[in-house]
Amino acid sequence: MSRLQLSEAVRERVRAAERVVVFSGAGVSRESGLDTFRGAGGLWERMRPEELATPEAFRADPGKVWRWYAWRYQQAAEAAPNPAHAAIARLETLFPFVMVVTQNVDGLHQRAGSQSLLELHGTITRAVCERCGSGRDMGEAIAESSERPPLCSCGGRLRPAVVWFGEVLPHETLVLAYEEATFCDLFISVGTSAVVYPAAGLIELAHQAGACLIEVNPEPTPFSHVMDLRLADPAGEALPALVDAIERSRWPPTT
Ligand code: BJW
Ligand code: ZN
Repeated sequence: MSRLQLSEAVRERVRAAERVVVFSGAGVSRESGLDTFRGAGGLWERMRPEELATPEAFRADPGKVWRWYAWRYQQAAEAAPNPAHAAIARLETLFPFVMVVTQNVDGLHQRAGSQSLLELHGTITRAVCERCGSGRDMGEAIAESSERPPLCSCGGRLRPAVVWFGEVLPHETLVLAYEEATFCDLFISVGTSAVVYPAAGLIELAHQAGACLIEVNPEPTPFSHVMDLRLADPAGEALPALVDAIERSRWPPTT
C-alpha cells in the first residue's frame, strides 16, 4: 500500500489520543497462513461450527474435536507473525496506553511482541481439564495423545482452553475489555467479521463512548457505517501504512 494520508479530522484525533484499543480477529492472521472462520476459504465452509466449536460437539465426539484442534495448534505453531502483528506491536511505542483485545487463539500477537493483550476466546496453546480445571501445555498434551484427548490425573478429560459457542467468556478478561473500549480515544478493528457476541459489542461501546473508529478489512462489516476511517486492504499491507501515518501525525510530540 502506498503512503497513507489521513484526513485532517482523523489526524487530529489520532494526535490527541492517549488510550488505544486494537480489536482483532482471524483476518489479522490470514497472511500468516491461518484460515479465517467465515467467508470464502474459511474454516466453516468445510466444517460446521456446531460440529467442532461447541461443548455438545466435544461431548458427542471428543476425538474429532481434539484432532481438529491438534491440527490447528500445529498450524499456529508453524506460522509466524506477519507485518500486521508487528505494526500492532509497534503502536505500544507511540501511545501511553495500548490494549490489544483479540478474539484469536493463535498466540501470534504475543509472538510479535504485543505486551498488553486480552484473549477473549482463550488460547490454543493451553489445554485444560474439563473436571478440575487444571491446565497444561497444549503441545505436550498433543504429544501424549494426538488422536483423542488425554486424561488429567483427576480422571477428567483435557480440552483446548478456548471459548466455544454457548460458553461464557472469561469474566475478568471481558470486564477489562469493556473498560478499555469505554475509555479509549482510538479504536482499531482489524480482520474481524464482527458478528460474534459479546466480542463485537466492544465496537458498539467504543462508538457510544465517542472514540475515533478505524476498521481494517477487505470486506465490509455490520459496523463499517460508523467508522471514521475504513481501510479495505489486507491487514499485512494496511496496518504498517496506518501505523506509519499515525506515527507521522504524532510528530512532533505535543509535550
Ligand atoms: C481480513 C483478511 C486480511 C480476511 N486482512 N482482514 C447476541 C446476538 C446474537 C448471538 C449471540 C449474542 N450473544 C451471544 C450470542 C451467541 C454466540 C454468537 O455470537 N453467535 C453469533 C455468531 C450469531 N456467542 C456465544 O456463544 C459466546 N458466548 C456467549 O455469548 O456466552 C453467554 C451465553 C452463554 C449461554 C447462553 C447464553 C449466553 C461465545 C462465542 C465463542 C466464539 N468462539 C469461536 C471459536 C473459538 C475457538 C477457536 O478458535 O476454535 O471464536 S467462533 C469463531 O468466531 C472464533 C472467533 O474468535 C470468532 C470471531 O470470528 P472472527 O475472528 O471475526 O473471524 P471471521 O472468520 O468471522 O472473520 C474474519 C474477517 O477477516 C472477515 O471479515 C474477512 O473479511 C477478514 N479478512 N482476510 C484483514 N488479510
Ligand atoms: Zn483434572
